Amino acid sequence: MDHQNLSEADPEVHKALKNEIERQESESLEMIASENFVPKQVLQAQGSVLTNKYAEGYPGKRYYAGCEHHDKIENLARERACKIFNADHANVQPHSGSQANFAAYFSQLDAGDKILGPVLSHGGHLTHGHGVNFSGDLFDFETYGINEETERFEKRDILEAAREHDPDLIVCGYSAYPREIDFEMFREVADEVNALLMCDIAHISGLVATGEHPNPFPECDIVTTTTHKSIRGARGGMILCKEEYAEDVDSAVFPYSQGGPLMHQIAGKAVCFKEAMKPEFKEYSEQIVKNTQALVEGLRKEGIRMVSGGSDNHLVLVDLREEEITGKEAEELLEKANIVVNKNAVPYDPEPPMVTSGIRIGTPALTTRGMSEEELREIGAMIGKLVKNPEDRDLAEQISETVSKLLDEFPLYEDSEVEF
Ligand code: DSN
Repeated sequence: MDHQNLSEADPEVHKALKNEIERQESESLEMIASENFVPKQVLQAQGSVLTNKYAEGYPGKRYYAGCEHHDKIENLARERACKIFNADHANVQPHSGSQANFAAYFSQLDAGDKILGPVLSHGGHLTHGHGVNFSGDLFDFETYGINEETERFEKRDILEAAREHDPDLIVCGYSAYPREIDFEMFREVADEVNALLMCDIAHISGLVATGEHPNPFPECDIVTTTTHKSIRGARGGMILCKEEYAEDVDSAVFPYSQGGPLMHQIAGKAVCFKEAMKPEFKEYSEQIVKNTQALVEGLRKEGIRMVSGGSDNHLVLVDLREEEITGKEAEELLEKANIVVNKNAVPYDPEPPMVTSGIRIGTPALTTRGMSEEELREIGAMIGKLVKNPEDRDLAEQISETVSKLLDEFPLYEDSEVEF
């Protein structure tokens, strides 16, 4: 086998990777609410020889020989996940959050069964029943929405939808909902219509891990998550459940919907779960919430409206319906100033999904860089000023300079940590 450094073997891929390190390190203020930066130990586990091996099956029950070390790693990931989330069982094999949701649905339901989930533009995800996704295609999805007055999920609305549609399963957990989820309320609704309750905590799993957001157990039956957002680990998915669903969950992942697990990713998940149990991660998670509050203050000071008026978690959803700028334009304007956010529909949005009237802004990645309330307050004010004055080129220039200074002041990786 011809071993070479990547720079010699494939200069094109090497250059693109180096450029991406540079973009993350010094060219953008990363505020996409679902993104984060993993520590070196997670990168090392992911870039390891575990990628060389098939390990179909589960620890102790593999279809291939030679899985002793894979069993050790997968068991560590499962045990740590159960401990963190107070779950009876964890399946750490889903390749992504979408795969986790696919397997979670099929662990309990058949195609054509009825699910009640959130409207996509009210914070839901494509896998919560959208027509372009497997979920909307294979299941009979009905939706519940945010209350137009309070801009929160309210029991009376969800109960009404549940009574009307009589679902087999109710989905809670969101991609763009800035408020705490009331699991007891969802349980009451689910019990009222005799439905299973599933929560997708992909966005908030880091906050749940440390108690900054309530735990979905014991109220929820099945919980899905990604492992790379606020929990800051390897890119991938996971399903947690009560014991009675464990066997069905495992067979819905393998052999029903996946083949060989990505063991290098599972090692990255195990490492991240160890990190998530440390006191430092608790401090990090607390800081995410404080930073989001500071971001809210900065935006509010500039007269920016936010859906539900603020946030309880790691993100805010800016409502631009009263501004002279769409979500798409705001995303582009901010990117020119090196602030990276995503356009996002707001509830009852008059604009189409590729335009939208909102932007979603999150704090986990900047909190990983070490920024705190002072910086986030300033960033909130800069974003507010820019969207209020989209034509002001001097302002954009000035903000871009401030962003560069912030990036210098809060370095991300030392060269030695990501060099190759
Ligand atoms: N793409 C993720 C997000 O940004 O929320 C969800 O899958």
